[in-house]
Amino acid sequence: MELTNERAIEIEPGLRRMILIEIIFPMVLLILGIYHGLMQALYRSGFIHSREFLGLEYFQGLTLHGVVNAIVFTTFFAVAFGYAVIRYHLGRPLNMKVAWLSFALMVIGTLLAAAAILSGQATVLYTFYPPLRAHPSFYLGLALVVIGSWIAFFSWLPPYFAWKRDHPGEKIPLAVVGIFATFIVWVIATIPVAIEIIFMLIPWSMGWVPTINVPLARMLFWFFGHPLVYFWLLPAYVMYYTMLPKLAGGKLYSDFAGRLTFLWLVLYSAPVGIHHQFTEPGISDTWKFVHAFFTMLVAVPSFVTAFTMAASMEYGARQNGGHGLLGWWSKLPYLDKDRWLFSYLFAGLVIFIFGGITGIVNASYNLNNVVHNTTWLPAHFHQTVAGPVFLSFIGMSLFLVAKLTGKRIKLPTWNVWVPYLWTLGIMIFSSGGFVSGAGGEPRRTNLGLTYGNPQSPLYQPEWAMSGIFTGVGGIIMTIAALMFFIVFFGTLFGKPVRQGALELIVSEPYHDERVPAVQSFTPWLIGAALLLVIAYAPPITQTIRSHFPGAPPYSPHRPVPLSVGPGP
Ligand code: HAS
Repeated sequence: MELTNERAIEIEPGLRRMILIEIIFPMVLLILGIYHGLMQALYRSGFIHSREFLGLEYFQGLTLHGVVNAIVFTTFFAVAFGYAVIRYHLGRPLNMKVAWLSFALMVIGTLLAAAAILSGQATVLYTFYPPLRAHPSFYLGLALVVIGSWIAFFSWLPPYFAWKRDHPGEKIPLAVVGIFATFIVWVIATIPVAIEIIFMLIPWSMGWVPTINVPLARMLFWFFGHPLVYFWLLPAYVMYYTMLPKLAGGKLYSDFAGRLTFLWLVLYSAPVGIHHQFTEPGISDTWKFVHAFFTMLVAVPSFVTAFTMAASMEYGARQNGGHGLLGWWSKLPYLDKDRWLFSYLFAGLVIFIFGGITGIVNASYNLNNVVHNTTWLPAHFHQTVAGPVFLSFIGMSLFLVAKLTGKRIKLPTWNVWVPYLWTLGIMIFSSGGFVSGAGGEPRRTNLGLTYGNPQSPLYQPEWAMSGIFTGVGGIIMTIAALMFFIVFFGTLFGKPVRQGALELIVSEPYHDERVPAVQSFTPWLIGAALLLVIAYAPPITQTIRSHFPGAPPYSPHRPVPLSVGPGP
């Protein structure tokens, strides 16, 4: 019997279809994204030598991998999960016309961006830094994905205010606070990148202006890029705070910790982007220091989460009969097929210990000089976005599909092992990146053509071993992903065993504190606006005034000569 311990609610068939399609569409694209991830790993490890993966060149495949996995899959999932949380916790029907408009824009946007990448006209990686230039349809496509997701978010405001009107003085459900925090961070993040796209990239890409201010474009990108990572993390935190404690058999240790974490991330997610630019000229040390300082503050809610989750799991394990200082660890439902979602969430937490610590390393100004632009970085972000974020997103996708369609999970034993196998793969994959990154191996480099190629004067044999780790880890991750896809699509196409309904897991709080400071978004929004002005107005002004020479476009499709070597 699966864990069906909550109130299941019947929802409008239109919304049910919408959530399902919003999960299934990006899941199909994810197959392509993961395939290109595997090809990157195999190529960088030297296991394969072809630069053409399914007809895509190295950087083209890397662009597809990053855009599909990190932008498309995550945004669609966040919107689908948002619908489920809002409908479930606020109990009000949603405006389906607006929902379909949002979905249509997101799909059209995805197809436009995909067409540009697949036709080789947008080989710009997921960071789309100029002077790499994409076809305008790529930028337009991304903008449509963003606008579509905004529309979905704005459609949740009327039911939210109606709920508040009908429940005066009541606490807003914790999951709703988390989803609103997610999308507030998203709106904050996407305004600067919209400015970059509309006023800089599209005119330059259309040829209306010959050059572009690269430092300004990069600063606007990272103004978006760091809150983006918390837009990914926050839905995972919603699952951690509201579901993991109950799955562990207990209660959420502190409701206040959850609210504080969500609101703290609204406050500090954005004024930190320059920590991606510590090595860039043209930004003064003062602003680098300010962003480094705020970065340390944005890590605080993750420490709060670590302690709250440990305490909640300990409580649950003791309810399950666990004893002793450490003996309770054995009583968690690691392989429980009824509470299988626990394994997805727990494995993500374990990976995040390492992803988090390496984030602190990145944020430390001096250490950043060692690791910046090396393979350390992909190792770090695979332990964050491909750790807790990916595992919780795919786990919740499967959970929602099974509940909404009334199907039984197929291959339950495989299912419960998927996250642990993925964890093994990620740990091996990342170990290679950390070791060689600390030794200086560059990221974003067509390694097979340069440092990994014995024929190249830049050949670096000492990075070969870590390359093998990357390849082996990548293979294990792909096996885990394949197992997941078989379970997911097997469940989807299986026979229904009950009436489909919307059902979420809701943990009761152990400490149900009432702290006024976390009952309203307003003070946190004002604080966030102030911090943004402090952190960004001066460096942006500085960058605009600096009169950097503009850059003409560049394409990585130009052949790179093998004889590259030190300059004269
Ligand atoms: Fe990061 C670069 C700093 C978190 C993603 N980051 C990246 C990039 C990505 C990314 C994609 O300061 C690369 C972008 C690019 O392409 O260039 N990052 C941080 C810091 C944190 C952090 C300080 N990053 C994330 C998260 C991401 C993410 C989350 C995605 C979701 N990151 C940086 C910096 C750079 C950077 C620099 C730029 C570097 C450069 O030079 O380019 C913090 O938020 C991390 C705080 C996390 C913790 C961990 C808490 C642990 C928990 C688990 C508890 C476990 C339990 C289970 C209870 C403090 C919650 C116990 C079980 C047992 C068995 C013991």
